[in-house]
Amino acid sequence: MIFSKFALLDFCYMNKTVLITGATSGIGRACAVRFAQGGYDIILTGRTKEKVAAAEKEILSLCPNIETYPLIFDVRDKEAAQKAVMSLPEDWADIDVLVNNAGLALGLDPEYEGDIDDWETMIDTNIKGLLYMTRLIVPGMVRRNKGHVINIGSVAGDAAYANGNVYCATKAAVKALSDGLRIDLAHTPIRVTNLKPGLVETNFSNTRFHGDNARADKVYKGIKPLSGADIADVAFYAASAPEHVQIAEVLILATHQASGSVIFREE
Ligand code: NDP
Ligand code: 8X3
Repeated sequence: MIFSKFALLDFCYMNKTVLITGATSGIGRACAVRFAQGGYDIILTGRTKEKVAAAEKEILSLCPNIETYPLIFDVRDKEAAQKAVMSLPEDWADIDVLVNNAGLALGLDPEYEGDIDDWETMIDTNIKGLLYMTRLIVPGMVRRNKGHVINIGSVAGDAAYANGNVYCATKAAVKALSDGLRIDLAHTPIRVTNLKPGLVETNFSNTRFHGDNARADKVYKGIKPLSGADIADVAFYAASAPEHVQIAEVLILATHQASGSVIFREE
């Protein structure tokens, strides 16, 4: 890879690497495109080989001068995550930016009626998966004395909304873990960013409603929601800020959304 990196050197080539979890869809995929457009080489991770390959194909067609590397694993599986990260070839192992994006909501029910399996999946993915990746990647950043962790939190982590209970709690945990990591890294140049989007039109609601696409579509009716690209722009901005500038936290809302529960919709 070193040879081809230099052979393809162009004006925007940065020789930096970003690892993005959940790069197959939505915000993660948009981040992969945005960082590739900014000259980063991209480690795309996902659970399905075919979906990761499709994302790689799209990125390389848009940005033929960068390189991609696929890692296939489920972030809930700590052994698989470790094996995947350890399998990175030497010239891919120095990760400059980790985007902890893989995550999901499942269900929208009162806390006293929620599905316990759904709760466990959200907790295992949104909290434990993010922690496993942080624990695997950040020690290398500390050794190299550089790096940036971008966690995808949510407006849902700022305050609970009706029936959001466990999902909101997982995103409140992302805020606490981002703050904790930032404190623990304050003596280093490593930066930690918690991005907190509101309504972003992705597969998020299709997943939340277990494939009820008509219900998912209603979430984005009467309002122009954010796109994955809107969030990716902010992530890339945070990563591109001067070294002394740490974008610690950003709340990004559609113009007609004021909080997790206040959304103005046109009839
Ligand atoms: P998508 O459903 O479009 O994308 C979710 C991504 O996460 C997919 O690539 C999915 O992969 C991956 N993923 C889910 N579970 C796992 C797992 N166990 N292991 C590995 N990858 C996994 O939704 P979004 O892009 O909207 O969601 C991305 C992040 O943004 C999530 O953390 C979400 O909570 C957050 N967010 C979303 C908002 C929104 O309104 N859309 C707003 C605020 C935050 P696969 O294809 O394998 O399922
Ligand atoms: C996703 C946005 O408002 O549906 O985190 O929780 S919301």
